[in-house]
Amino acid sequence: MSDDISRRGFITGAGSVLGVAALGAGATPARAAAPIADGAHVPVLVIGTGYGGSVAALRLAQAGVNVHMIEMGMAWDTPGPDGKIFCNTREPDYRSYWLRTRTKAPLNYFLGFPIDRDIPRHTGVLDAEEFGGITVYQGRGVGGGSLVNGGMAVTPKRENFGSVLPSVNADEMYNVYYPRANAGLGVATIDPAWFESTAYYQYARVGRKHAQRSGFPFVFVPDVYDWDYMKQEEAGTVTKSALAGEILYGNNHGKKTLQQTYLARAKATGRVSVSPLHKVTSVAPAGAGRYTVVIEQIDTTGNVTATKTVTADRVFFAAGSVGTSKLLVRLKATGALPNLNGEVGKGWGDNGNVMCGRANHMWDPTGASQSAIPCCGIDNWAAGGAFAEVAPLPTGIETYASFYLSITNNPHRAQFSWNAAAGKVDLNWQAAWKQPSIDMAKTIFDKINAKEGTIYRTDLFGVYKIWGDHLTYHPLGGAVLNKATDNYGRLAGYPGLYVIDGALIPGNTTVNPFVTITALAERNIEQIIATDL
Ligand code: FAE
Repeated sequence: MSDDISRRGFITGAGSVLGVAALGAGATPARAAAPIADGAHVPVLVIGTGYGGSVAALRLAQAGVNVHMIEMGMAWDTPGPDGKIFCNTREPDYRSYWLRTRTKAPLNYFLGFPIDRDIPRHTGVLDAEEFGGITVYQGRGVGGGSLVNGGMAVTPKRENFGSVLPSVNADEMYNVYYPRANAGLGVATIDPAWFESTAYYQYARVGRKHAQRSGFPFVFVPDVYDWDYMKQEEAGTVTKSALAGEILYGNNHGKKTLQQTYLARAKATGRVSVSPLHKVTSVAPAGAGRYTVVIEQIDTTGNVTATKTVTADRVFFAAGSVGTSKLLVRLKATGALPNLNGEVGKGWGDNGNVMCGRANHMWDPTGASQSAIPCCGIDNWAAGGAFAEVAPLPTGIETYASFYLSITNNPHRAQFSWNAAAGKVDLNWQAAWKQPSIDMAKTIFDKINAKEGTIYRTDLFGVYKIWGDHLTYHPLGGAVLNKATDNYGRLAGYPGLYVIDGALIPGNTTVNPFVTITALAERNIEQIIATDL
């Protein structure tokens, strides 16, 4: 697959992914209206099409407001030459990474050998954004993180909510907004009987056995994957997706991404348009209560092909924790939005992410066939500060490994700041700050290893390296609610500017974050529509 062919296939990426949901698999997606025009005026401009942006777009449109969404990634509505929109986790190609010439797999070694490979530079779906002390993985494209994530849709335990969003009324969240978010996202739990019988979750049953033998609470975790579709994958009646290892670089079937849920409903209102391969670079007051927004249109190699200036009455920052924080910090420092308060850029955390594998005995195989969608976890939050997903290792071969992504109560918070000399935003996270996360994860896995007579795998993250402590999948914070904004996401100093994504959450959600991001966005947009519009 040459870069040139790929470019021809995707250069019309202004097409709408939303057609896919409406037409069903196999149909030719409808082309969207033209992307935003230079000089346009829009009532509401939303930067980013992830969870926060999609909730804002849907609810504003339902309230009768026209919305234009700007997305730096691709539309992901057009199959490649292999007939698939996304590439497989085991065969990363030009579609896999955002503007890299070599893959940067989170789990980058196997049996002690590096597994990264060269790829053509392309606006692929997964960004591995490198800061000094941490690599932050993020989805790129219409649907944001929903395109690449595991779909684990977890509502934090009520007793932990006070630490997640201290200024938010928990009763309202648990009675109204978490249920609304779960319904909007299409969250469901695996059929327990099928879980017990399918070979594809043997790895999870092994994880459960080991957790329970060490006395840890084992919990099923809901997901947005269509569990009935997964059963049909096993039966061989539909094209395999999760059961063929698809996840990290996109699922071609089965997963209900935002394209199938919030964005499909937003599109159906007729009031929402999307400009993919467009990146917002500036927002500044334009007078008369409006804002001037500068947008770069890019091609699939990342080159800027046009620069557009538009005006908007209101702008929602929904570019993700990192994207929103980087924009706000730069715009404050360089004079476009000088009145943003001193909290902008602060309070960033990694949700305490740390990965590890355990080597099981030969009589305890985890299965050559593993569903790529996790469905369970080990809850040691109260006692040890760790909640561990029992994660798949869908290599297609028996590995005798149990693999885990732990979310831990890491206390460290980093800050974004403008580096004028380099012309970029830095993040001051320190690699050593992962040690508390390792210690918390060890409260689970040291005990299991002692009980089972097993050891940690040392071949998954380097040579003799146990901990995947160089990354996060769950960036949170940077424009924290009730600090950089008011208690509903209104940016201090600028009426009409809002933050509505993971940047609002102060660094940790105790579980996987997107249900909380969605529920908070539902809460905030309801208030904003009622009082500001
Ligand atoms: P996000 O979904 O990141 O959307 C932001 C969007 O803005 C992206 O599409 C960007 O391309 C776009 N953007 C950024 N800057 C600009 C700009 N300047 N101009 C235009 N567009 C821009 O934000 N969470 C869970 O709860 N469960 C899971 O199982 C899970 N698994 C994950 C697995 C992986 C590999 C990864 C990377 C993440 C996972 N997450 C999971 C995290 C989850 O996807 C993430 O918290 C949310 O996507 C964040 O939602 P936001 O709306 O904040």
